[in-house]
Amino acid sequence: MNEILNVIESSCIKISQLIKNSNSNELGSLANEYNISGDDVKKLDLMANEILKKDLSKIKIISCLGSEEDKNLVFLNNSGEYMVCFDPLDGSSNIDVNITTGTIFAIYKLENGVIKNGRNIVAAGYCLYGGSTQLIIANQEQVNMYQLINNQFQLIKDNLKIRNMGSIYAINEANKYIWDDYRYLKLVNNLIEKNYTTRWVGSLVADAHRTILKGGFFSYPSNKINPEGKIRLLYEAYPFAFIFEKVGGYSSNGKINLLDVDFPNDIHQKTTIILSSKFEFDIFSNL
Ligand code: FDP
Repeated sequence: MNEILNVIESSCIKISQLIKNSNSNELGSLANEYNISGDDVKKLDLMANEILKKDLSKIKIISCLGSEEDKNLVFLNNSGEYMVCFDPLDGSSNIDVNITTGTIFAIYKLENGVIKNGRNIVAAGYCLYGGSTQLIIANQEQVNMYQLINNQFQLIKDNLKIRNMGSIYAINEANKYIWDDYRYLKLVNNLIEKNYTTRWVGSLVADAHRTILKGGFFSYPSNKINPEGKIRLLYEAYPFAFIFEKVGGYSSNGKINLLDVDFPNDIHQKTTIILSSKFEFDIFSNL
């Protein structure tokens, strides 16, 4: 498995260099395509996807790859035990304004060629392309944070843990009149009364990363326009649910722990997502 993580690390360095050394207007321009989820595809999404697929396809222990940008799984080796899934470039709408984007990934151990749910993950993480490039890797034991310094990832914090309570909630409040579930509005009002403030970068990687470091509540609930939610289970929600469990936080689809949601066989399945520290999660759970 370390072999897979090493390759993802080096792919992320390539993507980071591409972002830092290219014209952001150009990278953020439309590739005149839509992905399977109906999102606009930017040139950088496609370039990042090609980098990851090319690099990972050399690894013999990988059975298949699942990417946000590919309609179907890409099968590599019959004898491979692992499935690697990724969102090559999360937060695409922030590319042209030079705001943090990222790569999200999960490594799944297959059971008889399939996965049951998020508990098949053996390692997950994300790379943030922001003011600096940082890589967060969670394995079964702990979550470590690395920073790209002189073109090498150096450990800057080991065994990350989330605090019990934060002071920020992150939710796209512009959707509040179309949320399917009244509890989100109740929670927001409750947190405002407690003097919480709002942050919404609009890149899952950045909003979830801040929630890990500062605590608080992050959610993208389903709504009338996105009845299944917006965040994809296999390469966004499950990996972050795994990371949040390892740092001592909470994840949910509004009903149960995201890691226990059965994998529905559609690699692009969407879900409601909640990522939170304990205090806010308890309030939500009691609404
Ligand atoms: P994007 O479409 O820019 O890739 O996963 C999709 C995502 O970003 C998340 O990163 C982000 O949290 C969310 O969509 C933002 O959606 P809104 O623009 O509806 O707020």
